[in-house]
Amino acid sequence: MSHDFQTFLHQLESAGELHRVSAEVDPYLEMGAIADRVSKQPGGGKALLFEKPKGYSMPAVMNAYGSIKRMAIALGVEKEERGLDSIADRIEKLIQEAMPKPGLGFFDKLAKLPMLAEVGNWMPKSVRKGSCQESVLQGTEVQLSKLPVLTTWPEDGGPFITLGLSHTRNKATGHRNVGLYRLQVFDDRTLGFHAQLHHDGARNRHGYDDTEKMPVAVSFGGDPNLTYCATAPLPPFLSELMFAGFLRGSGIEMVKCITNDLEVPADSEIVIEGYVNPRELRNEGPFGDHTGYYSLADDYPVLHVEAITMRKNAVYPATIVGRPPQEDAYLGLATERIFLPLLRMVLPEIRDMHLPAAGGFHNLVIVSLKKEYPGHAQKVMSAIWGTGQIMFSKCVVVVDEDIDPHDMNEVLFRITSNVDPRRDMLFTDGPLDVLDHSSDRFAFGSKVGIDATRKNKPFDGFKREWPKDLVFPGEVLEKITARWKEYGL
Ligand SMILES: Cc1cc2nc3c(=O)[nH]c(=O)nc-3n(C[C@H](O)[C@H](O)[C@H](O)COP(=O)(O)O)c2cc1C
Ligand SMILES: [Mn+2]
Repeated sequence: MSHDFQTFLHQLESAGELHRVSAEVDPYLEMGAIADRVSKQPGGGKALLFEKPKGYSMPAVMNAYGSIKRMAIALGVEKEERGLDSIADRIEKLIQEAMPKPGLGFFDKLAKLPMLAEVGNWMPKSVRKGSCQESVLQGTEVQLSKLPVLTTWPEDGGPFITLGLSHTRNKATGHRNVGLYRLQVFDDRTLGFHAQLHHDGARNRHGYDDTEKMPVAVSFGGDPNLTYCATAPLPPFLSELMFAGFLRGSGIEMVKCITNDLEVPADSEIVIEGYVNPRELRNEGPFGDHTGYYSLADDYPVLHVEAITMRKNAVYPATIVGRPPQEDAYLGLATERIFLPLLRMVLPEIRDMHLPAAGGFHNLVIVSLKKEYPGHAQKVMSAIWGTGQIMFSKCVVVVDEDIDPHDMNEVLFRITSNVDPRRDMLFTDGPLDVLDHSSDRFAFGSKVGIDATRKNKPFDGFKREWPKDLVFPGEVLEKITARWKEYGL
């Protein structure tokens, strides 16, 4: 089953979610400014197919993932009633199946594990030929300037590739990793490899010694499920290829690169093959980033390009990051929904969670909780600060289980009314996202947890009477609903 990027674009177009821009548009600032304005329209605007990037023969696509509907189409759940949450439902079911059940024999167990039996189908499959190699550029033909790479913000250090999936392999374990990292174009044959400290791509490069080359392949397009997975906070042992296989229900077809032993999705639009000398660093940036600021220039490894392969009619996928909300807000929203059941494996007491786009996904997490014992809210804060990429959260807000963490008015109401600041705020220090600029130390700083739950349980130790919430009796509400017209309202 091929569900490549161009199939995805056709699906978007039939759903009325794609706008073609036939006018010539400059990849230097103009395309970025258009995408920024469109992605900030209510609901995320439409995907943009720039048919004529100025100075290039290759079309470029932006904002392809930038709405709930487009994200649902990308992940193949647009027909599911619960949309993105239906993926969480599948994961929850899988977790249930994987838990050992007492009192069942081995074969009974197997028969009851229909989903686990599918695991083999989710593994990537090697194939001999791929449309991503219809055209092969090697030697002097390797010119990154053939791709319509955008400069999105005026003070960026140069043009940046923004939707390339970097494939690397861990030298010790052989595990392959796929991560989405920006790549600054230094010249026709070299890129900056911006895999940040805490990410698997950086961990992999640290496994190579000074003289060794780490092969890297950067693929564009292919199944949108994999592009999403490359952004998702999967632990190092959980392969993005496998998780994408799970999401789409079949393994991704992979073809071997021309110049190294890595494999890339056979139906990619474009592939850049090359290598990184892990100790050869070069100043990269600044870059207008998802924090809403320019992230500072810093030293990152150089990626030397050895080949570029592509399909005959390749299109170039790109995004812009900047002041939220933008396209990446919807990739983040998918993560919020899909990772809830995984977080609940460690924290079953969490009912729901929300990472508002305005918090750039690292700055604010709101969780609702069924509070059962003294210090329960603080335990959840500490657990969040100790788990996966959600550890970066600068501020964790805990509300009671009946509060919808997505309702910001409700959350602000509970924070401002329930919190006694000195009693309910917990300060600590820990790792911060590399891009955080607020702390005066790199990647390290302080965090705050806010316990906005009601202090009405005996174990809360509240010394006065906690007041009751204001609610009308159900029968009164039903009555006024039934009589609403009579009131002339
Ligand atoms: C649009 C976009 C751009 C990103 N750019 C970078 C980047 O330049 N460097 C980086 O390390 N992570 C970047 N990320 C975040 C990673 O893709 C994400 O943390 C991922 O889980 C890392 O995967 P890994 O741990 O397998 O390396 C970006 C994410 C998005 C959505
Ligand atoms: Mn990974």
